[in-house]
Amino acid sequence: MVQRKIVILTGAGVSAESGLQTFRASDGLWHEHRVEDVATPEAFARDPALVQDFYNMRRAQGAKAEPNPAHHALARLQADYDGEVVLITQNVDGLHEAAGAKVIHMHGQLDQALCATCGHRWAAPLEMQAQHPCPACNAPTGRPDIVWFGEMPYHMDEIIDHLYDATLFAAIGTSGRVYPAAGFVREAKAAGAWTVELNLDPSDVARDFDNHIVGPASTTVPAWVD
Ligand code: BV8
Repeated sequence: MVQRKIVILTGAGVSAESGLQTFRASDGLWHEHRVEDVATPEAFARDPALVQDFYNMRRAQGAKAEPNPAHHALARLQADYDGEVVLITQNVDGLHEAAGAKVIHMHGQLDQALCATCGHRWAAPLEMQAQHPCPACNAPTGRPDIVWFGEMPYHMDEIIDHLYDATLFAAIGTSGRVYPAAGFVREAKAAGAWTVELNLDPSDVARDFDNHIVGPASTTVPAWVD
């Protein structure tokens, strides 16, 4: 008997109704910069104050945000389902955890800092300075513990294993624009999973999904889970 395993990937759309801007909505709106130009190691080396400012602004937004019914429904599914539920997020906010879910952050976390010199990780303060001193090695190279464009996402081996075991793969609130996350549906499908996309609009990889549930996540996810 195949062990039932649901693997879920979430994106900014699942946190939109908690008041957190999505990339698509904020694209180019933030200080006239595209996220792809700000969220890179090169941007941090070139202008650390600009990049720290971008994440300080998002950390302040995140501190005021509450989980919405979509986050709570996914935590309920993880608790109640009589199989395994693996939740992977591209988001760097802490709303899945705040709703009680266990989540794999493949692109890092806003509330964590990383030293670019010694690799030390610590709880990020709300505001990080341009040259933020590392509490372990004291180098002025503390940065947000975020996976930027051109950097390898975290937990990829574990994620690939989950995709190959999935019997159902769901992508919720993601535009399917950024890889490797956008390719997960293909990996899961190749391994035999049934696939569904929950989104306001068709994503860039919509054609790879067997099924689509259209609407705002705070309505569609509880309906899908319950
Ligand atoms: C890698 C953290 C290789 C940052 C993010 C050229 C040069 C360098 C790299 C590349 C290149 N060309 C391609 C690449 C690869 C690159 C890439 O894919 N680029 C894109 C632009 C083409 N990828 C990478 O660089 C990745 N790394 O490839 O490494 C490697 C290999 C070996 C060794 C070393 C390296 C790393 C990418 C990670 C970047 N970091 N996030 C931060 O948060 O600030 S990406 C970020 O954007 C998100 O995390 C997410 O992954 C991505 C897209 O965001 P979404 O979550 O999908 O949000 P978006 O706004 O786009 O869409 C929202 C969706 O929600 C929409 O569909 C909307 O309809 C829907 N929605 C809105 N409201 C609701 C809703 N749905 C439901 N209900 C609602 N209410």
